Amino acid sequence: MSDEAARAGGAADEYEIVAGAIFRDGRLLLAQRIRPPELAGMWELPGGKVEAFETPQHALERELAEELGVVVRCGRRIGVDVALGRGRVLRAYRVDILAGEPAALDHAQLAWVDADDLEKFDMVVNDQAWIPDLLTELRRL
Ligand code: DCM
Repeated sequence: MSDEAARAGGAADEYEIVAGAIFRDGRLLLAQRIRPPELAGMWELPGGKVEAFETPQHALERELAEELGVVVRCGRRIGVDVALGRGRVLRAYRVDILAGEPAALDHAQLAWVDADDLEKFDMVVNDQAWIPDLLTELRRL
């Protein structure tokens, strides 16, 4: 196991990047990236790296506090595992907001999108694998 995988508590040679799917009133929260230059302007589910000694759930709760200024509770997985290469895996979790209103503290802007609009947004390639599951959830709401 690599040091990085060991610190993230993952399986051999695997560490996790977590992203949050926040649904409200039939819409999903998307965030527009400001960096790196090749991803700036594209939309994602907000999140980030699981740091040393963190569970994925705690990492996502910390990341969304930092990026959106909200207190959240991490829920069930949604969508497939996305292998990013070099031992990195990206996973999405449903998230409930416990307190606060999301603000773009680390993104260009936020958008609440419904099922009709989701595919009009230029999603980062890594997150595109989740679109079918996100649409299913949006259409169920
Ligand atoms: N990332 C991604 N999709 C997300 C969140 C993150 O592909 N929804 C990737 C982009 C970076 C890495 O994870 O390569 C770390 O994210 P950040 O730069 O937001 O900390």
